[in-house]
Amino acid sequence: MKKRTIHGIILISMVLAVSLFSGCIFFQDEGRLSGTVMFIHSSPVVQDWLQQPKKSYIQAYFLFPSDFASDIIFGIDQEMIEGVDDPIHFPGADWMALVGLTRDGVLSIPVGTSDALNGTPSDASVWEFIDLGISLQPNTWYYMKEEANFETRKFESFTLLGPEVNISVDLSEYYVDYPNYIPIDNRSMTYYVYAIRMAGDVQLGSTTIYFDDVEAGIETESGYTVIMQDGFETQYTIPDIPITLPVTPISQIEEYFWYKENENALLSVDDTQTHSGSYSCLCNVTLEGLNQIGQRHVFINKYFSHRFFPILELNSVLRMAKRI
Ligand SMILES: [Ca+2]
Repeated sequence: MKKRTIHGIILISMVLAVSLFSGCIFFQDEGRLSGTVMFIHSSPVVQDWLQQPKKSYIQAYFLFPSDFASDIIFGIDQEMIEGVDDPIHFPGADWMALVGLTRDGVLSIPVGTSDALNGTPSDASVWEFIDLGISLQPNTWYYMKEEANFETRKFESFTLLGPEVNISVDLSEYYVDYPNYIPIDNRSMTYYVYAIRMAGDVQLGSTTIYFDDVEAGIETESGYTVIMQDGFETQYTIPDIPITLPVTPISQIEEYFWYKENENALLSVDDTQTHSGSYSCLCNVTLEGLNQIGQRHVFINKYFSHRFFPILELNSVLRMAKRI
């Protein structure tokens, strides 16, 4: 496996400067992130874990069609939101252990900087790219899993399983990132599946990918305890996250429920391809329609802005990577 670290700090500073002046317009021209997020925090076992976080994992199955575009990055993510009222490290910190993949087998990971670990949001400025040396097959269900340690704030491992694929990557040398401030009152774990397309990297092909059978677990005294298993069989629409200013009470966000993690996300519960049952989650990252989003997007962008910075950064570093 070939590894490559990309530092995009200078370029990203420019991107951020532009985005501050132009609001969401810059983003709308740049790309789409279609992800769904589930919050989990209130059960006794999760409350205990949130008092002293340890390891956590997320796993999911995915499938893409034969003409799926090679530029699209898709994957899973888990983030520990510290909350502003009783943080462990810093008020509003959000520890992000995100992994992304392309159909050509490039694993992409935003990694934590020393500044981020010391409380300055990183804007996801450093990414690690690991070429797994494989090409994934279309119309095939693959399994991916990612483990992280939220005590040490480091990644643990990435696993990919499928026909003729059995890959496990040790990620324990990498810190998770703190990309941006999240104004929610109390602690929560959050779990995601997502796809990203950037305008500057568009390749020919279709833009939809399916996810199914998502599972999450946290480390307890007896090993891992599964805290969520969901195959999209009971929820038929995926709405926006309800947000209150200036701080959103975690109590108003429904648990064990999928939300759009930004307003531009295109998500549906679909019955075309399923790994289990009758439904799966379809993420579409077409760029069509992005410029028709109204001002409400700016509102969301202010409070979940870290969603956009990794995308902008990703676009920038991928461009840089192509020049190297
Ligand atoms: Ca299902």
